[in-house]
Amino acid sequence: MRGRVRWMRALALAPLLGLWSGCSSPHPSAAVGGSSNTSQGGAASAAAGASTGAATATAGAGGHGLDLSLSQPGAGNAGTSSVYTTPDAGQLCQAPQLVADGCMPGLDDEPCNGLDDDCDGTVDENCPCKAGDVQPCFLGPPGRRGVGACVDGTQLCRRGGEFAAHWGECTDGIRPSPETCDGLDNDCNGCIDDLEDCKAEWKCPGPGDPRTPDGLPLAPYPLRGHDFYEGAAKTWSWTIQGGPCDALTATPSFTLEGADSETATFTPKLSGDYTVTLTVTPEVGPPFKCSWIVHIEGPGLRIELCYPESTTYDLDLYVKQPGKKTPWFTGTAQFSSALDQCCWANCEANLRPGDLMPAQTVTRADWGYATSPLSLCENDLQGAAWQTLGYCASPRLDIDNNLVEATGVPENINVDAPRENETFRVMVANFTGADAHPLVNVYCDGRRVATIGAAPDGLTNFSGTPGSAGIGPLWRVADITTHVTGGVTSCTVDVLHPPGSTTGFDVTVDDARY
Ligand SMILES: [Ca+2]
Ligand SMILES: [Ca+2]
Ligand SMILES: [Ca+2]
Ligand SMILES: [Ca+2]
Repeated sequence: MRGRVRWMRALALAPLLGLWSGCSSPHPSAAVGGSSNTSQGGAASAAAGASTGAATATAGAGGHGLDLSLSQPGAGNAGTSSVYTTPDAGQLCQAPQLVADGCMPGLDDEPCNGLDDDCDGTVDENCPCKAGDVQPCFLGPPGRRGVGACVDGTQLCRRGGEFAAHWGECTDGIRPSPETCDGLDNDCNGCIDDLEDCKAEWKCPGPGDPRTPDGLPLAPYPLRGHDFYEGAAKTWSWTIQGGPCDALTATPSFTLEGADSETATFTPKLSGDYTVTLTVTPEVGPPFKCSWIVHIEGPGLRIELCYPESTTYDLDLYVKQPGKKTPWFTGTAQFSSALDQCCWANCEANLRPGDLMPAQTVTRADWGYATSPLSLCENDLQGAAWQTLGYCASPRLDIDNNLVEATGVPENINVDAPRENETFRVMVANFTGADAHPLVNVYCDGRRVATIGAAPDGLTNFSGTPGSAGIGPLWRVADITTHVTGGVTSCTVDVLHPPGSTTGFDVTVDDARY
C-alpha cells in the first residue's frame, strides 16, 4: 500500500537526510546573448565602420554598453549602396530602414511594459507587481524587441522583504549580441549578417524558424546538426538549459541523448522555454556556436511542482475542483484524501483506491472536461496505461513522485481545456514531513505566468508531522483563475497568504482546511 510503502521508505531514508547538503546552483542566467554587454557597442561600431556609415553606433548611456543607438535618418545617406554580400541582407541594410534603438535615457519613471525604456540595464524598475507573477521582458534597446534573433526573456516579481514587491532580473531570452556571419540578425538591427564579405556557411535558426518547432512536454524532440551546418565537422556538441526547476534541482528537467553527435534527442519533462546550444568544430576553421529557444507548450493550464529534495522526500501536488472549498483531507492522515480534487489517488493513469487509508471507492477526477488526445500523455511515465485507456484525462497528474513510482522528477497537473472564469486552488502537501523547499510554476497555454517559492522568496519551516501520521505540513499556494477567449487561455494568479495577512505563505501543520 502506498501509505505503508511511503512510511517505510521515509524511515529508511531518515539517516541520509542529515547528510543531504543541497544541490541548488545559481540559475545560469542569460547565457544566450551574452551576460556581458560591453562588446556590443564595439561590434556595432565595427560593423558600421566596415560599411558605408549608414549605421553609427553611439556610446552607451551610462557606460553599460547596451545602447546600440543608430544615427537619425539622413545621417548616413551618403552610403546607400549596400556593401553587404549576403542575399538576405537586402534593402534593410541601408539607413534609414535600420531599426532605431528607441532608448529614452533619463526617464524619471519608465513605462511598465516589460521593456528597458531608459536603457539603464534594468526592466521596469519602480513598477508595481504581485510577488510570484512572471512577465515577458526584453533586456536590450526597446526598438530591438522582436527584431531579428531577439526573443523575450522573463522576469519574476520578487517579494522584496522590507521593500515593496518589484520585478527581478530579466533572464533568458535572446538579447542583441555582436553580429556574426551566421544567417541571423544577431544585433537585431533589422539587417542579417551586416558584416563585410559575409558568406554564411552556418544557418542558425531565429524566432519562428520552421527547423525549430514548438514541442510538447515529455515528447522526444529531435535535433539535427546538419539542419544548421551542412559542411564536414570534426565535432558536434549539444547543450540544453532549462527553466526555474533546473536552477533548483540536481536532476535536470530533461534528458539529452547524443550530446556529442550530429543528431541528438532531448526530452523535456516540463513546459516553458529551453535554450538549445549547438557547438560545431568544422574540418577547417574555428568552432562555431548557435543558440536558440525551443518552446515547450502544454495546452491550457499546467501546474508544476519541483523541489531540491525530490530524490529523498515525498511531496504531493493537489488541485481542487473549481467551485469546491472543502477540506483537503477527510481523515487524520494525508492518504485519507478528499476526492473533489486532482491528486495521486484519482488523477494518474492508474487509480489507486488501495493506497487510501481507509480504502475507499475511487473514480477518476472528472470535472466535466472532454478527454484529450493521447499525444499529450502517451510519453509520460504511465504512458502505456494511458494508451490502454485510449485517451488522456483532463485533469491529469502525469506522475506521482513518491520515491517508489518515480523519484527525482517534477509533478505536473494539467487541465488541458479549462473554461472561462474557473478558479483552481493549488496545494502542496509534505508527506515526508522534513523541511522541504518546493517551487511551483504556473503555465497558461505554455507561457509561464507565475513562479512561487523560488529563492530568495522561498518557504521556511515547511515541516511537521509526516503525512502518514497526520495531516502534516500543507502549503496552500495560489488560486488560479482562467480566462478563455477565442481558444486562448490566460490566467490570473493570486498567491495565498495566511488568513488576515497580505504577505508570507499559507502553510499549516495538521490543519486540513481549504
Ligand atoms: Ca519599462
Ligand atoms: Ca530601465
Ligand atoms: Ca544585424
Ligand atoms: Ca548574423
